[in-house]
Amino acid sequence: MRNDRTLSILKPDCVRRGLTGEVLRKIEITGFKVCALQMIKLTRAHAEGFYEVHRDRPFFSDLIDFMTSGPCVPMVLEKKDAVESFRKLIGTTDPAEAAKGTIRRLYAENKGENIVHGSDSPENAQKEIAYFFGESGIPADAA
Ligand code: IDP
Ligand code: MG
Repeated sequence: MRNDRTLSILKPDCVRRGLTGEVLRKIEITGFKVCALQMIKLTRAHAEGFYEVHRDRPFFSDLIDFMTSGPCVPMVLEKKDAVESFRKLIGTTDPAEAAKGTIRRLYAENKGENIVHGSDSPENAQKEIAYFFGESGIPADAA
């Protein structure tokens, strides 16, 4: 299992608030290479599939409303120990508890609208990358 790639999504609050470039810059200066990137407005079915593990949680319908509220930016990021390194960069789910300097602490407004997604394991990263980019969705020269 390779551990040099992770799947991130700049969530609709990030795009809506005009923070796409600023957050992407933070990601790049931390040493992540952007291998693939797209801007899409998720359908409910696409968002529900992505967050399937959370279907029975009380926040699920709010989460799907939020994730389908505007365009978002899924991307594939590459770096050594990408999953762990990226989770460290973004901070905990709740920005109020996130470490100083993390992306969620800097920009997120609350636990639901928290700017950015990062895969939580190499196994899930592989699945999530395939969910958005498929086998051939990553440009050959960046792979
Ligand atoms: P993570 O994004 O830090 O991995 P998860 O527990 O996987 O956090 O939850 C997925 C997403 O669901 C979070 O990023 C957040 O947008 C939303 N979420 C998680 N817990 C809550 C909550 O308690 N209230 C509202 N939204 C939540
Ligand atoms: Mg998660």
